Amino acid sequence: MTRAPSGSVAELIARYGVRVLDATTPAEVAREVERTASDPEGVGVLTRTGRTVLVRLEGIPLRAAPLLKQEMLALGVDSVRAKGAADRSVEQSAVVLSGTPSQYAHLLPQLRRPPVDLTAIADALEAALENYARPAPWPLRGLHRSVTLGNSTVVMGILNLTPDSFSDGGSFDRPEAALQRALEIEAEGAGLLDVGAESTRPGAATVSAEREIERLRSVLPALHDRLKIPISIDTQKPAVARAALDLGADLVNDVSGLRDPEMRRVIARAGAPAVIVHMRGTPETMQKNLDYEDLRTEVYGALARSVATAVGDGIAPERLLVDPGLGFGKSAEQNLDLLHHLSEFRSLGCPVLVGPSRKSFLGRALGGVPPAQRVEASVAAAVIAVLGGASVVRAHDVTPTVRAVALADAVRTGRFRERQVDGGAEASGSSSSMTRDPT
Ligand code: HH2
Repeated sequence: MTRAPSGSVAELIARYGVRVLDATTPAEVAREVERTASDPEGVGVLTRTGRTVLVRLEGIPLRAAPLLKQEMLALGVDSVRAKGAADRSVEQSAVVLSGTPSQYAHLLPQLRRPPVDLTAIADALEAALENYARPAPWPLRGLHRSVTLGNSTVVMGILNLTPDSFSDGGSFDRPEAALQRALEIEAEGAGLLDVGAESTRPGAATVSAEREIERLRSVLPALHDRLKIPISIDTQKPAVARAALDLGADLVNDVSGLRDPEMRRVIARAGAPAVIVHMRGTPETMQKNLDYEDLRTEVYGALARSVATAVGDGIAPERLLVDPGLGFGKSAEQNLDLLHHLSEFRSLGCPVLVGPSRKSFLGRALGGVPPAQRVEASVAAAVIAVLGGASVVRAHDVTPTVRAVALADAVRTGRFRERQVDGGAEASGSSSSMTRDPT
């Protein structure tokens, strides 16, 4: 460490009040400039030199990589590309760009002008940057009920009608118990209910579509009659999704990422929203090969392709949510990596949903405790997800999750939201953004 020429380091820091500022957005930079009573010109100067944003692009043709670098360098920004790009031992290259938002704003028109003509790359770059920054509210219109995402984080309460789910199997497989729990989940402040009739835990036995539909038929009509919050159906089977949507479900949560074309057809035809989850393989095989060359690049790329395929097959992009699939073909460390860098998935332009609740990687953080003792870690993971920009957090323990994300939202936005006080008990404000269509 460099030693101060005179006085102790503490004294020098105290004398000059040296502080690295936690100002990342252009608005925060502007506020810091205002506080120095500087000339308004200063705002422009600082946002130009402000926080750099790293952006990774895949599959850039060799012709384009040096052009990108040249345009970036002209703006005082830099980029790196694959080693093989220089000696042409590869056909395409990944490129990482580094620039401030305003440098990117200057770069885009440069990339579009002839003879550079990298318009498609410029369009993709612009969309990803906008998606990453966009804080806009997002109405999730279910077939019967809707909820607004984006203002405050929505907790998706879990209702497993299964005898064998990893943490609550057998608790709600009787219809009366299931209805009771669903009503509690709503009263506890969840904004969505996720109903599953087949376990997806590693190695779980598969259930026939008929059996899954039978479990749902005994519960969904009552849920449809009684609930105000949208009902999501957690299934990988198109026949089950179709039946559930007919029985009153609002949206489909498919842990296999809509990979079955028939699933995409069912959802497009119904006009339902859907959650695309990343999973490599199937629940039986997913934990057998956990080798990724570059985990986040692969998960992001697979989700991006799944979204593009779904949109190509007629599912409106504003009806899609994405989920990196914690625990679905990932090691404990890989789950940590995805949770830590969740914000990257915002660039896809779909609200991000994440489901850490009671999963085994949380048990690992506590020395291997069983699912019932993972509540605090689940809540902590939910808070981390909110700060990373998740719009929806899937949870078994609804009350503590709702309470914790209320604080995380307040910190994230700098505002407290109105909370309803109902008979002395606090109810989540998320219910205020819920609507039920008269059906
Ligand atoms: N995790 C599980 C099930 N469905 N859906 C989404 N979108 N994201 C998830 O992380 C996710 C999910 C597994 O949890 P659980 O439902 O409690 O267990 P089981 O599959 O054993 O029923």
